[in-house]
Amino acid sequence: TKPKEPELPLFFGWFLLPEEEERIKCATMDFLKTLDTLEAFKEHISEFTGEAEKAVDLEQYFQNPLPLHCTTKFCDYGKTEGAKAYAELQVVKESLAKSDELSVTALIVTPRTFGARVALTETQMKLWPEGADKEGVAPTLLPSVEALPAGSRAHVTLGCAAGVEAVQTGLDLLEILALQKEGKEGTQVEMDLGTLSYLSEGRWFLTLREPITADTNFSSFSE
Ligand code: ACK
Repeated sequence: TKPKEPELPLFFGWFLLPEEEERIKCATMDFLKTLDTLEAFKEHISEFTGEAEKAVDLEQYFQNPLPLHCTTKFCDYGKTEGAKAYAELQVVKESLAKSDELSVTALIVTPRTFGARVALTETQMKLWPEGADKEGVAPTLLPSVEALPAGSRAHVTLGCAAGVEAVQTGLDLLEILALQKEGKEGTQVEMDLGTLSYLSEGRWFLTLREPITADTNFSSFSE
């Protein structure tokens, strides 16, 4: 019998250490609590609820079943393009189980997702697959995404609205970055954590005054 090929995981990424996960969850939940009390947010509440006067509890609105992580390569157990080649990269094999620090520079909130933007270092970019930013991006958004620096999609999904898949967080982030680049920012509000801006259709972007760092392990994940 032939030796069995090693199975490919659902995805590879940096996973926050448990104590870091708690710290980030607390800090980001506090932000959500403040956000849904802001007048600027309430003005656009219908973009979340479909009704003008209805309040929304954002902490309940967003759910997250997976451990906090920043995906590098979604492999879907070998079904996605380049999954095997990625798993076999020397840099991937060498990085497995190694610790690394991620830097979160912004938070995003949309009617679909709640996420943290991750600024990858040059070393971390070696684990970021070529073309990963563009994967599954709608053709209309593609030219704007191609104009963004590689690694722009790097994020941690903090939560998704009911019925929304986590893959949406990276897509929402790209859309926001593209709108920002076109100078489409609206209302700006100063908050303790940084500057909050509104980008139409229920999209909010908080630029952190100070990046939030988190210790992680690079690893594969399978369910
Ligand atoms: O928040 P995420 O990066 O978005 O973490 C999850 C993880 O893989 C497990 O589902 C991400 N993911 C799912 N589908 C894709 C895809 N087609 N392209 C890139 N990332 C994906 C998801």
